[in-house]
Amino acid sequence: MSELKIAIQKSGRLSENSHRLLEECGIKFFNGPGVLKTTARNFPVEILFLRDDDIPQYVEQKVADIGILGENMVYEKDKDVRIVEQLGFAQCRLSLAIPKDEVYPGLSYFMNKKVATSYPKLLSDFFRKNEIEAEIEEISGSVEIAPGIGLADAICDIVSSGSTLLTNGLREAETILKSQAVVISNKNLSTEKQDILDKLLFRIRAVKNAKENKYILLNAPEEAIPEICKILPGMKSPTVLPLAKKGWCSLHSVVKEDEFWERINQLKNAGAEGILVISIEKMVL
Ligand code: PRT
Ligand code: ZN
Repeated sequence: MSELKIAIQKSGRLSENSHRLLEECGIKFFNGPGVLKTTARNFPVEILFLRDDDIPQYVEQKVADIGILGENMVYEKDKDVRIVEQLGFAQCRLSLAIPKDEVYPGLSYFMNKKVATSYPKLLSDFFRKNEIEAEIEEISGSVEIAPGIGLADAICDIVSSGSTLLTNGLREAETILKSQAVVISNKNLSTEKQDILDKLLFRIRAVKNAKENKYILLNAPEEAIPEICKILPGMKSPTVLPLAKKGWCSLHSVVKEDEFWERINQLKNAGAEGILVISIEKMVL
């Protein structure tokens, strides 16, 4: 039986989350220093550890069948691959930044300027679309120091917290692209490999759903239940169980992680007590 070859970043910002995701999908594999390739013990996949820059090309050429990397790199490399799932981690943006004391009149600022970047394709596409004539200076790293050492007037680089820009006396002027980690796939997988990918994506979605949601348990007087059910629509409808204390119930449901603080105040106001919020490990919808 063939194995699905998965390329993940060997070491860098994506490695830990990529490993963790595969582990949370129940895939067990060995990874030690110097290991470039490993076969999972309990799922038909082989894992290749690569530089993220090389992953799109390898997936296009079928050296790997699928890969995990940032959308920024997928679009920059522009290979013939398909994005099959967004993973929600490594969120960042590709932005243009200028020296912080400069007045910024809008995109015309960049007219006839020199901009340093590691993303020449994305930047030249952006300038072309916006009819900006600018010189692009391609450099492979430490882009933020380019204006400070006189190499360029501005930069285009990945920003996440913004602290690197601040440290280098720069400020964000425009966002070109929002990015997160994604799964890419070769466009012509065999039926057998596509089946394995479908099974893997099923597990990835269960892990993602679980992360986005919380299991909530609370106690409330019976008469408060209709109001609480309105606040907590849950997956279908909340589970309501009687408590030993007469006239009281225990209610169980699922809430979106980003909604639960707001909901908790509403629940307390509606009469809920002893509210527990618990992480979910896997969630199949
Ligand atoms: O060795 P290899 O080629 O595999 O790795 P790499 O060094 O090229 O990439 P790596 O590990 O730095 O980043 C991998 C991916 O993580 C990127 O392609 C993005 O999709 C994503 N990502 C998320 C980031 C960041 N956040 C990030 N903050 N990639 C880079 N940065 C850098 C950025 O270049 C800048 O220098 O962090 C700095 C900015 O961070 P803040 O928080 O100060 O704004
Ligand atoms: Zn890289």
